[in-house]
Amino acid sequence: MITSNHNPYLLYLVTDDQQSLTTLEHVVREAVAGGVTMVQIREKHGDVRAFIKRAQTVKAILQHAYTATGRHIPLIINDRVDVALAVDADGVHLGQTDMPVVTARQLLGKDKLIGLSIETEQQLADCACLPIDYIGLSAIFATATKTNLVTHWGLAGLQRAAAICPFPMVAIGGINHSNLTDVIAAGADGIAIVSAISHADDPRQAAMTIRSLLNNN
Ligand code: TZP
Ligand code: MG
Repeated sequence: MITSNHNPYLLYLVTDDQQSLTTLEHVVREAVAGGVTMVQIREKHGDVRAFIKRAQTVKAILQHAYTATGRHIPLIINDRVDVALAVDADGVHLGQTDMPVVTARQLLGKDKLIGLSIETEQQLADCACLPIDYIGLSAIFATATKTNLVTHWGLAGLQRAAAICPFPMVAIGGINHSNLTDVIAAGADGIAIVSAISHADDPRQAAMTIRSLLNNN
């Protein structure tokens, strides 16, 4: 899915489900202005109606927002293929216990993006034949945002995974300004971030600073 020199996975904002709809809107608007290239709505606590409402709200923002080079910023739905279909999102991000990616592909068709979380070496070895567009390598470092983590890949694990991963690979978990250049140097195609952008006093500035570090890498 990486065409010409555009990399949609470079700076991937994953939203914080603890934030109100108003804060979510603010964070997404500002993060987009600061240079994020993709947005995932991640909901773990609300009901499906709230999930759809939040996804529709973010979709409306992204429909009128473009990257600096004029690209659409894809909207990805975490966990739920039904929500992705309901809002006509650009894709889904699935975990190992969500709907199987083969079923998701049947429902979504060939044009939607499907990402899969990879948490073990075995899952990495097994993903090569799956109908997915990218993987999320979870988790690189410990993080307060998600504590039920199976693996901490660390930089060495990330480097091993990058060497064999057949898909674009997005690194997630504990990534911030101070470690992202190491993460990219270890072979990630992009970084997915919750708190370093969503919890920043100025999400636009946070995204801009991260983009400048990524661009210079
Ligand atoms: N999956 C693995 S770690 C994580 C998710 C959703 C949370 C990442 O959040 P943060 O705040 O960027 O560490
Ligand atoms: Mg999931």
